[in-house]
Amino acid sequence: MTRLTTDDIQDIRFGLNAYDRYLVSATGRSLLGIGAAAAGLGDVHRFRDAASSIRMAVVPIGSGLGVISGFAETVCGILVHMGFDALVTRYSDVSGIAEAIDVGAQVILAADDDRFVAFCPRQGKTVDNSRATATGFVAGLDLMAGGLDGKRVLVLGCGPVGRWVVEALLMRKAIVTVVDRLAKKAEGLAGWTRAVFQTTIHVGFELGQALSTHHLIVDATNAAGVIHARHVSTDTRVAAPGMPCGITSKAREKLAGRILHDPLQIGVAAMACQAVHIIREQPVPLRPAVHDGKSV
Ligand code: 2YC
Repeated sequence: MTRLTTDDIQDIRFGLNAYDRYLVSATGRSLLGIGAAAAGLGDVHRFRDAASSIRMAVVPIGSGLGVISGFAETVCGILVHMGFDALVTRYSDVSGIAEAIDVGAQVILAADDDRFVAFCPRQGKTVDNSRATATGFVAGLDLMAGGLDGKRVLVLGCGPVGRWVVEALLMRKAIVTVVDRLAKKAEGLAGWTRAVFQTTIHVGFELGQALSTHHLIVDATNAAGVIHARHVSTDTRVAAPGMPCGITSKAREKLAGRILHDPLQIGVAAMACQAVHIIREQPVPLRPAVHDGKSV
């Protein structure tokens, strides 16, 4: 998992309206709409009204390599942009988690060096960023491609995000080929899908050949310079959740408007919408007010 830097994220929260305009031009939906599509939520407009009543708290975590300056504020900015009642706790770590509970947060988001998770404490459920990011980018690719059912999709990178990308593609009935620089990882992922989904995916062994025979591509690698201009045609669409972006600048020029790539936004949007789905599925009954030991 690539650790983001302050440089990667510091401008995000000031460019969200412009990013929404790009997403609408590329997929027909905004960040909220893509997040809702990833979480299987229905009508985004009805959902937007509900969002403002859901309090979310982002807690800075100082363990391991410590806080990334601007990380919690950026996550919070994305949530506020989507219409949630979101805040960054004043305190970090355990004190920050306690503060989040004290202010009535229904969703608590926090990341250490290994995982970025949205917690739904009242429902006893969690949403993992790797899986949410995969579902968000696959939902976006689906919208760019006008559906993925029966379509051939190439997945580059068979790490945690790549695995959940394959799951999301299979759920959309795509025909999947995976490539990884370590052939064993690609073969292991193919074995997992056979065992878990009773579905065969194809393992590609030659990157250039795989790229030249696919128009729909998900770059889930953490390598730069993987997709070159020679691999891009007018039908090519790329969803690139990996950091750094694996698409060269010349390929990005050719792809203009048919790329999805960002370091945090789509993943956070999908996490938040998945958390809403959890809360809606398991609304916690309000505890009756208790007075002098008797319910009132
Ligand atoms: O500021 C903080 O609370 C830090 N503990 C945050 C550390 C995030 C480390 N993870 C990453 O940089 C990203 C995730 C956002 C998803 C994958 N890598």
